[in-house]
Amino acid sequence: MTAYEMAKAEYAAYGIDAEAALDTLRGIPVSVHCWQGDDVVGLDGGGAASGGIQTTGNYPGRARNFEELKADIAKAFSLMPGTKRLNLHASYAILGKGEADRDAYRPAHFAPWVQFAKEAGAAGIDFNPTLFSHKNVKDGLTLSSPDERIRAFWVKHCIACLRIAEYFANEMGTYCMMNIWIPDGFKDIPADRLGPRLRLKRSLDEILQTPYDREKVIVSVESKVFGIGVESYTVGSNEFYQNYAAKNGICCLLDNGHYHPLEYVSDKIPALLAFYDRVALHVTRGVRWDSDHVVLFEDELREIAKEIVRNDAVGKVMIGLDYFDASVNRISAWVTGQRAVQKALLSALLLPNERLKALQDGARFTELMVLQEACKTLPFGAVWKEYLRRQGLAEEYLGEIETYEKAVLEERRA
Ligand code: RNT
Ligand code: ZN
Repeated sequence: MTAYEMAKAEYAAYGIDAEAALDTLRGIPVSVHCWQGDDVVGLDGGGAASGGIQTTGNYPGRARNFEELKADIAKAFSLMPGTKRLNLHASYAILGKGEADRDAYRPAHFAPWVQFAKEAGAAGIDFNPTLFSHKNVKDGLTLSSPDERIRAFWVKHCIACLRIAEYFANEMGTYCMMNIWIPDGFKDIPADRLGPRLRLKRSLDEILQTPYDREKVIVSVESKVFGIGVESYTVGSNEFYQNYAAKNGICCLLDNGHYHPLEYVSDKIPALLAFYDRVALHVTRGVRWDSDHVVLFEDELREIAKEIVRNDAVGKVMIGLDYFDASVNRISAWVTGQRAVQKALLSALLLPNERLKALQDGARFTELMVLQEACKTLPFGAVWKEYLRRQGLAEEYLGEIETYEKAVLEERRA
């Protein structure tokens, strides 16, 4: 018997079907962000990330242009198991010299990405307007700016992005999730907390008034508790966006780096599932403040995965990655994080979820505790390795990344 066959039998003794878990996992899409490859710099000349987000580290080999970024994404994809979507930011538009500002981006500016996504075998494209790293972020504000010219510019940008998102959906034959995150806020104590939020509300209304196909484009809004230089007040707070989304039939995106340290996204998912058809995620690793550390196979990630799996919310919870680490090899970071999410999903699929729920409902807490503990030492690793093996992959991937580093990344020093 192989290690997998033995593991399968062990799981079966708990009523868990390892084969079914492997099949389900294979089909769960994870949206892989393009911005891990270049420290969120983008291709439209905006420069290093601003607006309270920041990459730390200076590992050699950052992708400096479209060709390099495509090569790195392709390399990363080749080492990632499962179904991958590609998540793009508007700042990755492919423009001619001085061609258009962000309020005038068009689908044509993203046609090369569509071609690449198809070649790379992506199952879809997701999209994000980019409301940072731009001269029109005035006094740290965008959609909530009191300057009408600035506010209108960003409204136009988001409307332009709706068109592009629709184009992605049509081209890829699947929905496009379009997530709006803005950096707006204040470093110091605000004199007016309501005014900026009313302006943000008006801006969102103006954006969403634009007719778009709601089947094809799923709009989400991403809240944040604070950012660097935006410590005292964030316009797009959790309460603001949850109410806005609920009243306007759009979706909330939860980024697990965006809450107070003792708030858990794993607990927020089921709260939202009681009200929303869909919930979007940015899976990150919040280390005290949101610095978007590489996602690891840790407790909170496993809890998040459990909430997706045991609530029958695969397909309702749209999983996207959002980390940008420049302190280690960026491609390795990409793969490590994506695999961590896959592992967490697999570990949740390999639980006797119905039995555990029945024990809770029957108030049989002693048995529940014992069974939950027993599950923790089931031979998960053997099933994971089998998952990889069936896709021509192995646990070890660093060798290949090191080869790529030597042959490709180190050449970029020149
Ligand atoms: C920033 C948000 C946002 C960004 C990306 C690049 O705090 O998490 O999602 O990380 O849009
Ligand atoms: Zn995010």
